Amino acid sequence: MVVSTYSQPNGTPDAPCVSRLVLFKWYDTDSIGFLTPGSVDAPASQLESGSFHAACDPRHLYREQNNGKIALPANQELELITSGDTCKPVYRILSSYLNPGFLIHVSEVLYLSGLPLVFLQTCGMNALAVVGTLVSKGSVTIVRLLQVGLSLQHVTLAIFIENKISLPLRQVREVGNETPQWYISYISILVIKFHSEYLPSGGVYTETSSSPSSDYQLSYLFYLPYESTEVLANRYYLTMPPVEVSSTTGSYVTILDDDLKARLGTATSIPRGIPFMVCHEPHAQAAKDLLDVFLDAEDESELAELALTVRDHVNEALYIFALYGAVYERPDISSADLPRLETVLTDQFVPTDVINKAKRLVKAASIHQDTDTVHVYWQRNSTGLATRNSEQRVAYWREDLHLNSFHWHWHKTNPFSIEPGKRDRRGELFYYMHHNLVARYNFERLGVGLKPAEPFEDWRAPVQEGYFPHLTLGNGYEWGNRQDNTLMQDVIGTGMTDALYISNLELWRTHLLYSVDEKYLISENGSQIRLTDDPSPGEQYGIDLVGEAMEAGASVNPLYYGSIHNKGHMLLDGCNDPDQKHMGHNGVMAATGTAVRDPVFFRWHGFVDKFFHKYKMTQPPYTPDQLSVGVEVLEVKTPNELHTFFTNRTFVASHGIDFQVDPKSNISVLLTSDFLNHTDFTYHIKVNNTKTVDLKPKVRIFLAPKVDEEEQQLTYASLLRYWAEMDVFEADPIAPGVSNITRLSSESSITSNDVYQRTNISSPSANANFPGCQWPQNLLLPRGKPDGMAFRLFVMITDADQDKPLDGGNDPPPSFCTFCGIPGARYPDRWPMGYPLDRKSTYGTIDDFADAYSNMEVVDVIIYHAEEPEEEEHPEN
Ligand code: CUO
Repeated sequence: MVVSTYSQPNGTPDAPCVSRLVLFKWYDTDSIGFLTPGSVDAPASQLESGSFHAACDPRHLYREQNNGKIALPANQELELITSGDTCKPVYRILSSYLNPGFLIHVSEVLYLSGLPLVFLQTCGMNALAVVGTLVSKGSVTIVRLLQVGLSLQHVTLAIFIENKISLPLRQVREVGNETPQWYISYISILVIKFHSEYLPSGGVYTETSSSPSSDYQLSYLFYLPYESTEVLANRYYLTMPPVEVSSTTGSYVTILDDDLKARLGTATSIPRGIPFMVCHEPHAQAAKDLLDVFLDAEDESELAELALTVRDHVNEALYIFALYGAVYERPDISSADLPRLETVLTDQFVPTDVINKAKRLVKAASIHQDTDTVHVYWQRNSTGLATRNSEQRVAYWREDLHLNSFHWHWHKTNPFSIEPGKRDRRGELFYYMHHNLVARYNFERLGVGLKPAEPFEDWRAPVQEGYFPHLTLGNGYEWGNRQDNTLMQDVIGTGMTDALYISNLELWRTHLLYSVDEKYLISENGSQIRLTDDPSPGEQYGIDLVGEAMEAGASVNPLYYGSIHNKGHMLLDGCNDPDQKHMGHNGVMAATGTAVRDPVFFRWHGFVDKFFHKYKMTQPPYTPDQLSVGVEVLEVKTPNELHTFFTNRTFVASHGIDFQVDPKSNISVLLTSDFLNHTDFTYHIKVNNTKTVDLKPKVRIFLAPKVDEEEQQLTYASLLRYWAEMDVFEADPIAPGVSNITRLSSESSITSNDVYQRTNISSPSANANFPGCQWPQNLLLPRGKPDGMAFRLFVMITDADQDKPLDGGNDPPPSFCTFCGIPGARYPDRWPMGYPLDRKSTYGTIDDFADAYSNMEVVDVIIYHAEEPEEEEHPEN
């Protein structure tokens, strides 16, 4: 944001004068006016760059037309253009700027359709209506004029009210007319207090950057993504960039200058109103282009200015994606106060009927004016799949909004389109996070008596699991449905979307399978790149290379290995109408905020994970040297019983969806649903440091079910698909001898988020709670069973100093999400992710494996799920 300042030459400026002026805004129109002689309505619909049409009420003809010229202070000139209809004169400003030496001090500003509207009165003389850009620093505000209204004589009737309120006004009197002329039943009145001063000429006018005004909050930029910038700015009193009428939609949009247009690259190429599908390359590229623009901003002020300027021109969810990404990437901006994703893209998480119900209640509340909060409850299993569908049993987990938010944030944080090398071991993170996601989903399935999700490998066979999302985007776009037993088919190309062919997918899979078997990838120039998870310093991990080739991100050979994962998402997404015979809408599978809801997601990622597993099985078992360390784990204790239950959670939805019927009302909408949760617990680990020196222990804790769907104990080999990380952390150094390590479950490495809060930034929020890339705390434990479900808890201690990245790296932050990595830093662990439970072993059982190494221990834990509580009363229903 630019701040204009004026350095005075020698001499004392005139004493400032203080004036007040009353403005009003019609209750049910977008017109404004001011209560002065010759009142004028300036309909927002006629505000255009460089001019506005001042509609004329016959009762309020302008008095000061001055032969087509209006007197203006210092260096200003207005031309009056009469359009033929004398009731609609058009004033056009001839010079873009008011005298730059003219400073005004404004305490409040009216925003008209997002444009700041400042009313000046110069020492009791002429008053001037200004629509312009405000630039401010502290209490000093400078107006950069876009339009200037008309000159006025005297304020003859003014109602001074200190705050913006709405109230009925009974009478308005015109100058020279002692009889009240008209009545207004309901108007909104805003008082702008200011004092103005003329600065002597000869000063120096400069522009510098500043912080946004004190009212500004970063989170506002994320609000109301489906509304125009005008509406957003109007609602939250943001400084509105210039607008113009869009030639395509006819609505007011912000003006993009040529330079910004060029910088935006493909960012504006994704239409508004459709889902943003990050696994679709053009969408990913557009997001990257927009992110780059945001990252180039000099500071937060400029970022805010850019965000407000571009948001009318880019896909709504893409904008949110890039904006979160920018805050995440920028070291100069704290993300601690950002809104949670579900409060912004509420439409992607909450069934349409729930949102519609909230809208109805807001409507009623607006009429009756009996509440300022609407609260809607919905039960997790009240929508989605019918109860006769067994997949419904795990809908609570797939549709958990924190889980979907996490998945969205993960892909935002680690996009496949990121510059190669910018995110350390990104391809491996892709493998590891999704491996855990699939494993944990299967924990849930076993808990409710379902088999693990079957990997989707026969792409010519129908997909048995249908899915009906019951979601509607905030702009009215309904996500597509998929019937049971739908065949995945080639998808025709439409517009900017290339055709998708299953045969391509099959070919790429064959290439990658061949490479995995041969233990090398083939680069674009034909050279062989070996695949090993025991890399030399500087060499990429094999799983990282395979991950990049599979997804596909920074693939060593994009043509040869194609884009199996991404295109699979797209094919499954488009299979409800592959030929576009019905202009079918996209399903949820191609959007990262919704894909996890669909049962086929886990079948697709079951395939992907199985493929990675195949690669992992090409790696030799870890050697004793790679597993041993001079520490004995003597005992691992957790509570004998761990407990899960469903509990209600509430969030604000009215920041994401514009529920307001009356633009001036501000009714909050709260949505509540029930989510899986658990009681916290503590790990107690007794260890013996057998060395003669202190050791910094790294603790690795994993969880897996004890038995499979046939109640058969899982072997070492069969457990490999199940191990899920519970916690991996560095504990305080331990002296030689026996020590105790305790760790709270709430500190888990997968749910940690310190890295996002950037506490080194000055004045971080005391209640920092950035809802970014971390596994949902409420899903740390699987549901279990009412009568208990047995799990294995594997604990291993290694030497943190020996586990540093192969070629160095900074010290890791005290906690960070191990699924998400650390921006701008090496992944702080030299071992392949999932170590040591990611490779085959000569041992038949996990107990034999753990028994062979004193630094490991495996114990049983039982997870009990509390039966459903009695239905709670929800008065709003
Ligand atoms: Cu996360 Cu397929 O990568 O959805």
